[in-house]
Amino acid sequence: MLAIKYELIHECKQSGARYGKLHTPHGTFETPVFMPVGTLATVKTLSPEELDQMGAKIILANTYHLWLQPGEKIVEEAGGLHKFENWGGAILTDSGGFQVFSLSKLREITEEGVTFRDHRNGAPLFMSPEISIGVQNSLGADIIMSFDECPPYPATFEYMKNSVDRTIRWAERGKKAHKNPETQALFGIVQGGEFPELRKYCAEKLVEMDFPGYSIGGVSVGEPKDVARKMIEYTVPYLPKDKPRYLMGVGSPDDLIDGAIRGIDMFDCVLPTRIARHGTAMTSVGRVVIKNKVYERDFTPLDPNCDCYTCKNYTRSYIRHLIKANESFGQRLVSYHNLHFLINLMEQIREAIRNDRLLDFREEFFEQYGINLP
Ligand code: PRF
Ligand code: ZN
Repeated sequence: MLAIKYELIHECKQSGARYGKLHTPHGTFETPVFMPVGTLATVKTLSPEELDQMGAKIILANTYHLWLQPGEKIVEEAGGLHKFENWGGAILTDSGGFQVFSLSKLREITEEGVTFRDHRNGAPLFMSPEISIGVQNSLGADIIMSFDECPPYPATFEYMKNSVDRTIRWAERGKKAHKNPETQALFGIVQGGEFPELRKYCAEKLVEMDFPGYSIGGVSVGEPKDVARKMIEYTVPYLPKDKPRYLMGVGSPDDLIDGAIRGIDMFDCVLPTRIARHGTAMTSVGRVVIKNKVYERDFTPLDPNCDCYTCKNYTRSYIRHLIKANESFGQRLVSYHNLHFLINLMEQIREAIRNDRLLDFREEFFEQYGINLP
């Protein structure tokens, strides 16, 4: 038995986007889905009850951070991540591949793994596919990630070819090291940058290894949006239809719609919670930067078209005051709204797919949100 099962239910006749269901050991949810990021076993400022209330079904955690603190053995002793953080829904852990590359400046990549420095104190550390999968086995998430290399953009073809070959070998090593395939689904991660032949090559090699799901990595690492869209288009055709596809670290409203149109089923991003803590809200009428003076006497809700806890009970003026005073409740209120907004957007995307009108929805949404087409 495999840990997860993807059920493809409908393909949008207008766009080709997929509506489906993903069955996991901690519940079934509809896709495309947005996954809030809870790096250190907490979605910053929010409780599991609040995440449940807004309709979150699956959240993320980071192997790299939890390995450093409190250490995966503590989490294992607690009974695994679900028990440790009191979350009854599904959990996905990222492998640390990306965090090692984005958080640590000094690093050395060898066939064996990556030597780098602790981003907090500079202490030397070593991470390999075996260590990453071992830590993820201890953490016990429903979906876990291969240990990959995410090269910066732009990289030369030659660098990328060598990197992709290493990522493929690391995926193979991780698959061998994985101890719980019946309770934890290990995804392969497709890299290859902006090079069509490398995306195809990496996807085909990983598909031969038969993972229960596939991630698209190396997107949203500083490239222009049209390049990002192409990276997805170079990859998706080589992925099997009966397995879920996860676009890593991508989650602005327009990216979610454009990703779904290209056949993506899962997304995650720190954007909604990160900008919330600085007081920026994603709303149905575009971004609201709450510190702006125009909101000083604005006694209307953050988003006029939202029925979340924040928008039902508080005004822009009050939230502006809290954020300016650096009050944590302000950060909570905006975080709650932003995640509610994206989770609700995914519901609208799924409905548009079921009704074969995702391209129409895109046009309507972009116009209201204030994004210039295409
Ligand atoms: N690899 C892994 N995690 C990631 C990425 C990746 O390429 C990205 C790129 N956007 C985000 N998170 N393992
Ligand atoms: Zn709201």
